Amino acid sequence: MDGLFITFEGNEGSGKSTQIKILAERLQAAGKSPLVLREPGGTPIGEEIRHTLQHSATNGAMMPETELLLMNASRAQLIRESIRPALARGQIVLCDRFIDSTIAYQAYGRELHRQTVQQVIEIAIGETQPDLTLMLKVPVSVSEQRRSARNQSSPKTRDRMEEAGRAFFERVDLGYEELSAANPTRIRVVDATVSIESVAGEIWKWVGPLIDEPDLEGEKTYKSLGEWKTARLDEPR
Ligand code: ATM
Repeated sequence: MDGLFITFEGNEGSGKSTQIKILAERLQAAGKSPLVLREPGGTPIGEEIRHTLQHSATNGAMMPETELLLMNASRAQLIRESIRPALARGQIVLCDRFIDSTIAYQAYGRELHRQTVQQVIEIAIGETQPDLTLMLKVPVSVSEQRRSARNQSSPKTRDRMEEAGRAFFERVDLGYEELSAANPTRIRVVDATVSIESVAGEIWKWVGPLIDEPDLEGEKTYKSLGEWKTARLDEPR
């Protein structure tokens, strides 16, 4: 039976990692064994690509097209090595960033041609789409404040992706907004300016109803179990 593929999106400082950890623990408490992954990265090959993209000392001259291809090289590996096998085993997969990051950062942020970006994504993912995407939303100004507070309290290694200016992150934000508006069933926007507990509660409202099993009749009317589950989110709660 198909598993469930949930992705997390949002700008830096939106609290994705904290929320993924809380959700994974909650799913474990409900008897599930979620697989937690991140992009770029998530496999040994992907983590090497992540280093090249973000931290290597020589990545300053990287071109936007190179960035697009590397993000999707990491993704092509992750999909085939980890995500599809886990979904085929019926596992729940939680992924920190996925295709919406590429559209927001490479198409809107780097201003690459949207159709080209879409084509490259399709090569990487084939038919594998998220069932649900949780978009953690904080304004760009809050993202900046949280990022600089974090860097001051625990200075980390240089990250090329964070070196872009305010205008870049404003475009990324617009990209996320337009993606959410265009995909209102798959993408659920969560206000991430409130407390960690409130954000976790909101996320559980979306994920909780998805973790029980359908009756066979209901399942047959949908292409996949994931589609059945996501459609249930629109039922009155
Ligand atoms: P985090 O794991 O800290 O979220 O960083 C990943 C970075 O890669 C993040 N950058 N910032 N700032 C977003 C970026 N990214 C893309 O630009 N395109 C992609 O397709 C993905 C998956 C991530």
